[in-house]
Amino acid sequence: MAEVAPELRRVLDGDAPPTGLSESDLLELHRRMVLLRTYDERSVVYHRQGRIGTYAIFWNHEAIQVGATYPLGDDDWIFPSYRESAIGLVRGMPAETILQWWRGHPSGWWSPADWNIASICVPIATHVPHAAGLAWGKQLRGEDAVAMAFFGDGATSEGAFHEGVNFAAVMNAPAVFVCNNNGWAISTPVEAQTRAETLADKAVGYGIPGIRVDGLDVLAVYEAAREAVERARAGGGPTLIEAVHYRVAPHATADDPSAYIDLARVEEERARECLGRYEAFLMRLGILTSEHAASVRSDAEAVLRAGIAAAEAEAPPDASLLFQHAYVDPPPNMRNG
Ligand SMILES: Cc1ncc(C[n+]2csc(CCOP(=O)(O)OP(=O)(O)O)c2C)c(N)n1
Ligand SMILES: [Mg+2]
Repeated sequence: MAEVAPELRRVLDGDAPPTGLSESDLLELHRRMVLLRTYDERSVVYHRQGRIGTYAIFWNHEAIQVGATYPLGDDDWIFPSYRESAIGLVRGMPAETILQWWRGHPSGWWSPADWNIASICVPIATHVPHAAGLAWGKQLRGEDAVAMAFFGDGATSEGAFHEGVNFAAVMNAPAVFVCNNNGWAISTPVEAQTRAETLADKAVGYGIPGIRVDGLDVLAVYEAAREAVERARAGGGPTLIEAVHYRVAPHATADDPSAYIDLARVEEERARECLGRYEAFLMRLGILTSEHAASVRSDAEAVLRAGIAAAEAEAPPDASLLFQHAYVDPPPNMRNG
């Protein structure tokens, strides 16, 4: 029986982390959040300096990305949208690979099989059926890998979302669907996206469990994802997780949200940002010191400095690559000479 728990799950307001997480796990979650935060903040600077192209900012989405992926093993697959472009960092993917993707350089096109991370998906929701298919395929082969797909609130209005989640449910495929509900699809608010009370409610229509979590609470996201991954691996089928928060950065570097967003609300939400909240929790528990936090940040900054240097040191791509997979026989106006 499909059930959606109506309340928004929170952990950080209390005094105890989820059972099974050691101090080193809690610090590793912190390190990953800082790495993603630093990647994102440096990327906005690199964009302004003309060193990467248009960039989809994920500031304050780190709790969702780090918390949801932490229960995954290396054999499990991740299907990112453009909002999770840097998720490979949590598996040790070099920063320069992702920076090259945003620079439009072919060395940014990693092979999904090398990392068990699908290509960054820019069309909204088209990777949801890919994740469902991969999960089903793993099941047919008797492998116990799980597929986790990330997408936004706007993606839940797409046919591909419906097809993918429904297919995974019908096939009882080991998939976890993580909806990053940041309240906006560029300038379309979530209220204009659906008449459903919550996005997790959509799970009922597919006959699968739905969970709502505070998307700024890394431990709540982790706990929900761990349950979903364990259920999927044990043959219990897919889960839809709705991680709720509010987008406080522009949609992308090409967007000016002051034309449509409530700037006072943005300020309020920025004050509750997810990394600071997690650091305060760890400090309250005596697990994190400000010296340790500072050294994690400076390590992450060094990773990004080395990453952009390595990306910029690479030779520019051969322009003919643009057409390499486009034509068997290039038309005459595209042939040299
Ligand atoms: C199939 C498709 N339609 C339209 C677009 C243009 N587009 C790019 S981002 C976006 C908004 C998506 O919003 P949401 O799913 O909430 O994800 P978020 O950007 O908030 O993470 C749209 C409509 C697209 N990329 N693909
Ligand atoms: Mg959105």
